[in-house]
Amino acid sequence: MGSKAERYKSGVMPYAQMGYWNPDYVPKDTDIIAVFRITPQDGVDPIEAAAAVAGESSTATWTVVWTDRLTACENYRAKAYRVDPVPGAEGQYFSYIAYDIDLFEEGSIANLTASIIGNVFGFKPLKALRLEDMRIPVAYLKTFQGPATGIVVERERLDKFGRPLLGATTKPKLGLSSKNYGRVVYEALKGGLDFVKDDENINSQPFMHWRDRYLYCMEAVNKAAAATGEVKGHYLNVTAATMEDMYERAEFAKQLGSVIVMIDLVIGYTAIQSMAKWARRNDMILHLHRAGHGTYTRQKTHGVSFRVIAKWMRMAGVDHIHAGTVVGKLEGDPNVIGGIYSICRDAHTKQNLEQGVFFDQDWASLKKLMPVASGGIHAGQMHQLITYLGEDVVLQFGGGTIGHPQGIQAGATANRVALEVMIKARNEGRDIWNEGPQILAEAARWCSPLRAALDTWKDVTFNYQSTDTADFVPTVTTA
Ligand code: RUB
Repeated sequence: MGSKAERYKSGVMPYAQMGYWNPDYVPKDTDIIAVFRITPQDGVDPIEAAAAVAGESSTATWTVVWTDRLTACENYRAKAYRVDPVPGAEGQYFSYIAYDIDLFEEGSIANLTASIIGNVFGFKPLKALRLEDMRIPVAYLKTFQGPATGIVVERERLDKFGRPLLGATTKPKLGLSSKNYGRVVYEALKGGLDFVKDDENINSQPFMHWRDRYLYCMEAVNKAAAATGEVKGHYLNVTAATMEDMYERAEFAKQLGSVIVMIDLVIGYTAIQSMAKWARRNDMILHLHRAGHGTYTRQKTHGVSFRVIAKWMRMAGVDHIHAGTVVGKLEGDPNVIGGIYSICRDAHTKQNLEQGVFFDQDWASLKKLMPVASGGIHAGQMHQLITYLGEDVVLQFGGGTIGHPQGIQAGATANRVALEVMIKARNEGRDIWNEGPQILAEAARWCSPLRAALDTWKDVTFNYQSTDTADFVPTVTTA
């Protein structure tokens, strides 16, 4: 661009010329970096499209404004600095954009997202836009609380180590009265689960007011803890219409002695951060159900990848996040799920393009976020679940506990026995991926609940092609 006079002459000029494209820009350690998958309209140059995304997600409008000159505009302009064609996807481009840290308020997911996924997602010159990944600098991470409790302290409070935790979602999702609901919770906990949970859409309906549910659930938790000698929990969903209602519900859960409360992603980022601060102040584990995410995370060309949502939620401060099962009933490519689990649990996540992870990410000592595998899983998949998901995970079997032919306690026992024999086999150095079915069959000879679970569900799989997979070019190594 020539002189300042030319640059700031009134009228419309390409975003790239306005300073939103700079192929020589080297991002600073303190910059926030986003990589978007851009699908420009036919005839729109990909570099101009990338510059437009940088512009519309930072300082630009559609025409030149002289008031830029009253600001440190060169600093505040986001800069698209790299545009790569997406391997195997014609007409789509990965574009890398760097944002100065000063563009964002400290510790606010709402403010971060108002820019990064704001107006720009409706911008006409793009057919579609997807936020694939972000690199959050340590300096900005340090302004966030991070998980209220974290995996290490959660395990200490629960006094449970060396194995995944076991949970279940109460079923049917809606309609049970509080007393019957409490019975389901008691049976599942007494049979061997660590946690039971409310489903995302259980709040305070005419068939079961929230206080009644909390009272019966905590009675169930206390009785099951007394009967088994283990710490037990029920994720009481505090999701409600207002913050005041949520605080009231959370306070009541605490008063009743619950170790954990739950919220749904649909309450919004600010409400999530508020509840995370409440959980830290009140020594409470905070479970997040990701209700609603599939509306914008699942399609590859438009929306926000779930790996970015997982990053934001670790920053926002929840302790548990539903993160996929690979083998269950809901969307989940093994590689993509592997990347999401790393984001939740690593101290330092390494770039891994095969898993859709575009950047190294130092987590700046934010606590670790416990991933939760839930949705269409059963005891017969235990070896696959442990192989794919590891040990720091909550495995939640809803139908796979409550639908057991011998009853709920038997369903829970089947899951607990399957888990413990598989962890024992793994610790003894057995190849659980290949020997898993045999290990389960051996245990089923002395455990009739496990035998009945395997007989009922052994052939149930959900083999569908994944919608959300990583697009990358494998690199040839000399190994
Ligand atoms: C589990 C269930 C949960 C989903 C949420 O029930 O319905 O709401 O796991 O999905 P079941 P995700 O165990 O009977 O299938 O965990 O992917 O967010």
